[in-house]
Amino acid sequence: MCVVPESATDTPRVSMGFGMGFLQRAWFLALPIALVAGGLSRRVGHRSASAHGPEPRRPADDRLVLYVPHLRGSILLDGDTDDPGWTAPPGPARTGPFVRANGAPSRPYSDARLVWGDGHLYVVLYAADADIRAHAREADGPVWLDDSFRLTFARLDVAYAIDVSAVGVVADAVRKPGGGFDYAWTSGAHVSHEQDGTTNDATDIDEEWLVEMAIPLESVGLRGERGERIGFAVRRCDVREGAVPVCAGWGEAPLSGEVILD
Ligand SMILES: [Ca+2]
Ligand SMILES: [Ca+2]
Ligand SMILES: [Ca+2]
Repeated sequence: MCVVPESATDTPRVSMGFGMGFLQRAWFLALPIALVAGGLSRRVGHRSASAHGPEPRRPADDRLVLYVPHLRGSILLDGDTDDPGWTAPPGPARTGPFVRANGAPSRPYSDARLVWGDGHLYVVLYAADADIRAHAREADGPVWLDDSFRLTFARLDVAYAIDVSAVGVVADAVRKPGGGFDYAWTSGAHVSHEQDGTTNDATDIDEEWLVEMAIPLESVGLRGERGERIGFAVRRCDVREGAVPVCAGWGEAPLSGEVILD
């Protein structure tokens, strides 16, 4: 399935939705789950020889696939990744370093980690950042103008976009065929965040920020069964004072990212 994320800067706002305010932490404890055999986290697929030029039909192997392992322990959404659900072998699926449109690893560094279980897709979003910037405080506000990630899921011609900022504010929307993004939709995502640095203060040098979140699988049309798959891309834009934002991602066009519940 092809995933073509929208530009973070041209996303229309349609309406307001469910709120998740500044510094609000949704404490969410994943129930201990039964062990599942197998489920090694692995990344398959490879980059095309060239990231340029028209590719109206991409070959079947021009994909990035994340086999996401089932939870093997609990996860507490608190912005720390020391939970058994993250640390127990084989560990989460990893995107590896996000890359620019030309395929080169991006600076500053970003990556994502994923596991699933208990009806949720759990995601850690890591962002190195020397200048943390975030102004949106209302849910469905212009989160994409801040230091933020955008998660895009695509299934059956429906795209779901979830933006989350460095301070945990969420803007989420659905786009159905022939329409624009509708922000009345809510993913129901639970979000926590952590950072090493000061937000909106350029007088110091920050280090990093991290989002730990849980997305209800049913909100993106999944039942939460092993073997299910959905188009997936994730993009991070780094905002810094007086500079053009730098964006990089995983699974974006011209490649086609996909998540499989393993
Ligand atoms: Ca945690
Ligand atoms: Ca700062
Ligand atoms: Ca930044």
